[in-house]
Amino acid sequence: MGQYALPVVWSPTTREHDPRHEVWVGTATPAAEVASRVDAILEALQAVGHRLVEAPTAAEGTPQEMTSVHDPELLDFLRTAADRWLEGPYVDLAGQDRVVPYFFPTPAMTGGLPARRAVAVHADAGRFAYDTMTLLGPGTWAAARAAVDCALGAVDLVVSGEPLAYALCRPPGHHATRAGYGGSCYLNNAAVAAQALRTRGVERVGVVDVDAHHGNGTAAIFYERGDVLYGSVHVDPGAGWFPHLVGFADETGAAAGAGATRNLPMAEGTDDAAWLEAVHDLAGWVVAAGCTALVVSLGVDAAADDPESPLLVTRDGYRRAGALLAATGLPAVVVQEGGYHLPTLGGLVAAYLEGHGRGAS
Ligand code: SP5
Ligand code: ZN
Repeated sequence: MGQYALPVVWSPTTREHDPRHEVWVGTATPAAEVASRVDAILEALQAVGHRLVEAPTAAEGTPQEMTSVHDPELLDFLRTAADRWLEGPYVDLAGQDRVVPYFFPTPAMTGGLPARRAVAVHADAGRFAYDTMTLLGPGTWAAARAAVDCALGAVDLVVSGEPLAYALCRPPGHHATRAGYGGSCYLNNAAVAAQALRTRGVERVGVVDVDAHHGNGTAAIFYERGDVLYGSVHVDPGAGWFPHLVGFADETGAAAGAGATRNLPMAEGTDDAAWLEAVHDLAGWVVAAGCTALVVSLGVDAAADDPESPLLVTRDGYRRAGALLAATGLPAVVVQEGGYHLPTLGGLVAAYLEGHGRGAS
């Protein structure tokens, strides 16, 4: 209905990641973060007339913003781990070709001893992977890199004057920390986007994360920085939900970032009214703090049908969340995060963008 046709930056390479399983509570369950998510979203966005733009392919080497938000050792591991696994005896031993950690070099293991680095990749994986749900296979690095390219492509469109651009990032990114991967995330697309906006001259960037889960990776990367604000509404980790240890309301930033983090945890069963009040609160906060551009971590897993969260947001709730963030008047890069219910996934993303795009048209 004559709605604003916004650029959807995507890459076919994002389909190459197939985690196949998540090892959860000791069991290999089917992965929720599947390649067909990309097609479900593409189909719904094309149906309402948005404009597909293929992400500019990675220039040689590594984008500067990626090395700025991630430790080079994590990047080396992610780039080489699938090959190291295939070179090892694992396919014979375990009958499967996905990298899965089984051993974690925490202080509980090392007990203060001068521990070495593990030689075996199945042990070394625990230096970077912080859970057993985030399997890494032959196509993972290429897809994660392509997702970063989608985010950077959307940033470039916004910097050159588009009021709003959507990056169809997959795998998602907001759980990836500077030096670790987990929560189905490998590279932090939203953090790269925020850093890229900074590099291109935006003095203060606001990241608003509406995924059902707290974006611990993005939060950690910017926790001590005042130039990128992080605000999130998510299911209460104190009620037993991922990421369990962080995402509480009293985490408000530190050092130069004191006051530049806001967490709004929601009780299980929270529906549109309270969730939208939190989104409204975060929208007002980034404007009052003087942000001049926005990154939205758009997870649609807070929706009622989603298997990964107990929040009960409706499709209309996502549309209204988009309208609330449009009302900031800020140019925005919307980055895809979670959302796992394939029959409704595309419609939820389209609804959010309908709400956000109306304000931008
Ligand atoms: C980006 C994102 O939304 N990541 C989600 C990370 C939280 N996943 C928690 C998974 C908990 C167990 N899921 C059981 C599913 C059985 N297949
Ligand atoms: Zn999520």
